[in-house]
Amino acid sequence: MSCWKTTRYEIDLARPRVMGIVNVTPDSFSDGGRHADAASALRHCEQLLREGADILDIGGESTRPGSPAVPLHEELARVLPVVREAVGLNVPVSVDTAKPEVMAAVLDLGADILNDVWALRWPGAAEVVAGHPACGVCLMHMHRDPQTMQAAPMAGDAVPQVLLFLERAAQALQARGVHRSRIVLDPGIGFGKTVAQNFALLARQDELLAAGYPLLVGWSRKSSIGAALQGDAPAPPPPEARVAGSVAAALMAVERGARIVRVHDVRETVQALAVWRQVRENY
Ligand code: HH2
Repeated sequence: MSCWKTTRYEIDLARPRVMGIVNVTPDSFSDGGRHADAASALRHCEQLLREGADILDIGGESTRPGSPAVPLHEELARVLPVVREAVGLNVPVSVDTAKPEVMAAVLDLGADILNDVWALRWPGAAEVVAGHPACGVCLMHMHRDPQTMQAAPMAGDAVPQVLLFLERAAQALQARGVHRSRIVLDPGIGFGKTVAQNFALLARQDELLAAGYPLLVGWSRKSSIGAALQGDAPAPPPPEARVAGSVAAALMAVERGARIVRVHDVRETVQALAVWRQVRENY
């Protein structure tokens, strides 16, 4: 069975892993402002660990559609104090960033994983990963950029396009000398895709697995979940009322072969996966 090689940990992916989201931001789409200072972000890290998170994912810039870019000094000021403490919590620490300067700074602090929604397309980012001996990396597919992605989502069948993009991104990184055991791929649910394209990426997730890398997916509280839950209501439920729908999507993703799920609601996801494992491992 595969494992994900990261700075300090080889994460065994025989068991599906839960990555808990820690947004140190004032404006994230579902929990913006709730953990915006370092002390409350750290308390949130500890809470997620008590709930059973296997990995922490710390981010200092929202990528919700239309979100403003965060200047480098601001992102560093948000993320570094949290990462400095989180690396002492005995759990793999991932940092959600696209900026090479932030990547280099968090690796200096001992971070284990770089999670990049831009798949290392910012100049200098791939060099930071290739220049590090061991960090893990998550390469995610995004169509266009957070400012424009929902105004003009992808056209046509998203599945082969996402697969081709991710395969190329992984191969380009390996060509720089990064071993494939350090790489996981993510289809980027909600990043420039229609609701139908997002659900096609779940229904046909096996096509993405054909690339041969572990898959990480993030359905948590996203607008496609809201759309599925809306029914005849005039508006979708707000993000915090999408928990059960999000857990259902995470579970379906794991059943279809995803190895890591990135979630806000760790306790609920861990419970669902515990039940899933009872059946999967014993019968
Ligand atoms: N989604 C978000 C952010 N980072 N990283 C990966 N690998 N996959 C994802 O699906 C993904 C991600 C968006 O969710 P969230 O962090 O909750 O919101 P925001 O970007 O508004 O902070």
